[in-house]
Amino acid sequence: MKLSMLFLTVLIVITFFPNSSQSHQNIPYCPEKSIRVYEHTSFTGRRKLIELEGFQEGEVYSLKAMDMQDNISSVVWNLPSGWVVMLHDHENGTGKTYQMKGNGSDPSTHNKDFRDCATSFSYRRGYKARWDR
Ligand SMILES: [Ca+2]
Repeated sequence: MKLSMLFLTVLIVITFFPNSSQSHQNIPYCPEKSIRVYEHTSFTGRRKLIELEGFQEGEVYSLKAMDMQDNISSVVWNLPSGWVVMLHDHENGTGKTYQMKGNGSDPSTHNKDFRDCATSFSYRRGYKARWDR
C-alpha cells in the first residue's frame, strides 16, 4: 500500500512538474533574414519557414499558397537592422497588420489581437534612417 502511494506520488510529480529547465519556453532557432510561422501557440503545430530573400521587397504574398492562411498563432523572426516584416489580415495587404523587427519571437500572436488571421505578408528592408547609411 505504501509503495503504491509512493509510486502514485512520483507519477504525479513527473506529470505536473516536467523537467523544470523546459518550463521556460524554448524559443526555436530561426535562420537570418527569415521568419518562421506556426499553426499553434508556443511554436507548435504545422510550421513554415519564410526565407525573405526569395521574395521581392514591397510585394504582398499570399499565405494561401503555403497553406497557412488564417492559421498562424506564434512566430519567430531573425531580421537585419532596418528590415520590417508584416503579416496582413487580407489577401491584398490590407486590414490589421502584425509587425516584426530585429530578432524576436512571440509565443502567442493572439495577445496582440492577431489570432489566426494572417492571410498575406510583405517586408521592407529600408527603414534605416537615411543619415545612418
Ligand atoms: Ca485573414
